Amino acid sequence: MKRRELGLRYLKENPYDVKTFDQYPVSFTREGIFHFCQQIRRDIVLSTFAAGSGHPGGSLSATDMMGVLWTSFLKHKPTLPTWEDRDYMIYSKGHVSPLIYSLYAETGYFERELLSTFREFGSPLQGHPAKSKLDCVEVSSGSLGQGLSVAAGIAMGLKQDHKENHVFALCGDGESQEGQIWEAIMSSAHYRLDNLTLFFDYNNLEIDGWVEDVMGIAPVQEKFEAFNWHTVVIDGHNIDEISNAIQIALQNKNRPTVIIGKTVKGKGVSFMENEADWHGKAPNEEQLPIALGDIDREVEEWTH
Ligand SMILES: Cc1ncc(C[n+]2csc(CCOP(=O)(O)OP(=O)(O)O)c2C)c(N)n1
Ligand SMILES: [Mg+2]
Repeated sequence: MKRRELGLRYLKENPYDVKTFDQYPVSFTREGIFHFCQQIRRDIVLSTFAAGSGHPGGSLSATDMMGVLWTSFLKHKPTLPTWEDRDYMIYSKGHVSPLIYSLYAETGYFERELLSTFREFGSPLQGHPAKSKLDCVEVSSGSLGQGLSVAAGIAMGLKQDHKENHVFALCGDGESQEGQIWEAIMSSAHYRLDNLTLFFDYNNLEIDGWVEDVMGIAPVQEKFEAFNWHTVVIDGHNIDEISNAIQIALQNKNRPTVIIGKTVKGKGVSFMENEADWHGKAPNEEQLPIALGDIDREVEEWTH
């Protein structure tokens, strides 16, 4: 199919090769993290383009938080996904599979070219991450609301075994309209899961429009505080703020931590930013070069 071939060609012509390592975290420079995140953005755009479908909006809003985490904090080994000492990363909002697969590809779990098979019948890169198709997926997700409970369960098990591994989770603001999310928030505080950190991607948009129009969730920070969580509110695109927030979360004792990242849905691609329409839609052949140009321009601006 034409778009798959074209996507693959772009994936092979790699303008800034990201180096991979046997084991993470690695002490990336601020610039290194920025380049990694922009590469992830390219991959999100290219994989959704190749598939002709997928969810770029919420993938791009969480890119910087996940980029900082995956390079500089998360303990993981691409050659051994089941490494006993690894930290756990649970994607409660599993529709951001373009982001998840790009993180795997750019840290060396599989070849970058595989991203051109995203959502293809038989590909390990299904529309939502499936453990039965891809070993490195911790848990299949996509049905919103469940992932934080899974993360809490893993964190509780690790505590009982006196293990040091940390558990991270990512959920969406629209996703938090699911009641199960609040049950997990309540029980995680009750069991004092200080080995659990939640990234709350507060991009204000969900599938049907503005979160506050569909089903208001504000005030989010106060709600977490009332449930006895430690809260940190940051600009979810600022590398330094993200790094500081993760450091705080890792040192925090007796309570779980939520990092509430104020983000922009579609961040980094001009025509996708703050547009609900780009929740679950792929760029076409005319839009692809504009999207890649936006990403490259930011890199040029950073460099000069
Ligand atoms: C239980 C369930 N209901 C509905 C959906 C369909 N769905 C997929 S994404 C989405 C909106 C999620 O919004 P949000 O959590 O804000 O995600 P983001 O903005 O980060 O993409 C919906 C309703 C689903 N995947 N699971
Ligand atoms: Mg959202």
